[in-house]
Amino acid sequence: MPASQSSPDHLAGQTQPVFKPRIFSGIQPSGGLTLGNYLGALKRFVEKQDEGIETVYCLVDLHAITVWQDPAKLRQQTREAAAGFIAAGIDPARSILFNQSQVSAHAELGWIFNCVARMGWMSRMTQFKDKAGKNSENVSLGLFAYPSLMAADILVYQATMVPVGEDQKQHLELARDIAMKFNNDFGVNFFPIVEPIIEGAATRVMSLRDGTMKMSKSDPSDQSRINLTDDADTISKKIRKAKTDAEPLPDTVEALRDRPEARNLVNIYAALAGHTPAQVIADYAGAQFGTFKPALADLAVAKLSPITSEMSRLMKDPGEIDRILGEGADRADAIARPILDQVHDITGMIRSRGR
Ligand code: AQP
Repeated sequence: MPASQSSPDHLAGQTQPVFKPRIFSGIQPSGGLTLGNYLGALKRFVEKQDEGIETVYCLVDLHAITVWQDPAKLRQQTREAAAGFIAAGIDPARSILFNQSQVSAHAELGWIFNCVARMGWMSRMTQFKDKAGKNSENVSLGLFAYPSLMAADILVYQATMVPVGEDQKQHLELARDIAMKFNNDFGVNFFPIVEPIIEGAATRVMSLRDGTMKMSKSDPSDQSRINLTDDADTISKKIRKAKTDAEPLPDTVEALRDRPEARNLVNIYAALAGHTPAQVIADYAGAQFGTFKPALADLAVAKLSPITSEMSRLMKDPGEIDRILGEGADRADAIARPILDQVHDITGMIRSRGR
């Protein structure tokens, strides 16, 4: 549809909406939550909730199935991720917490966005290229369309801000492009242009085995990541065995530039301690990893153990987790459904049931 088209009749004279500040973000239950998910996303989610902004958080199970998931494991991982959110400080009374597939408006808007987004935009997504690798003819169509569903996840709430890790920046730019094209095509100011919130010392936590690779829940090596379910001993061992170079820590952050493994451990320390990397370097300049790693291990255990034990307590009552997710889904649906109804009006779909 041409960008120059004037507003549809039913929208003529309508005032431009002022978008209410609302945060949306999600995590895939495609494995157990990692330290990367925690520092890059979950910790931020809690901070935003505590700032008093309306927060909508989602376990994006429809995204998880873009690659094969064993159904029983997916259910378990979704409950475990929900337990991780609550254990990390998400309060289901203050934030809306639910799993994506219980609110069908996500998938419905996702389809409409598949018809707005362009093939060329999707083809440029680096995460698709990374995940598909040389196998791009054989991966699911869903994996290719992933960013369009992600745009729907956000925009079905007309969310204005999205806290994410650095790896999601390109997908958020695409969500902005989709919102702009939709608004432009239909001559409306219906979808906000979302702002990514990429903050903190650990917006990209790297693998413990290779400082140039992102720490990821689907990495085949369990040694590459810290899982939120790891016990204290496992966390300590993984940090002590983390790959490093032979040099002591330098006295400036700049000197870490070509030392990806050392930089990663400093950033993790900073994020866990709530310091800047410069403060960590000021405290540990000249220290060998034989000193720094045990200090980092102690800090990680102190910060993560309370979350791990609360998660396992919550996991003893899966019925209660399902109840929380169901209640969250009802609240999410109450926001999303009227927004989707308006999208149907804007795009020319007849809605006459129950009238
Ligand atoms: N290593 C990381 N450092 C910082 N942030 C990270 N995030 C993920 N890994 C890191 C952030 O966590 C949120 C949820 O991500 P996701 O689970 O939806 O997908 P992902 O980014 O693809 O995460 P994984 O762990 O790599 O999952 P798999 O292996 O299944 O693909 C996002 O905000 C992300 O930025």
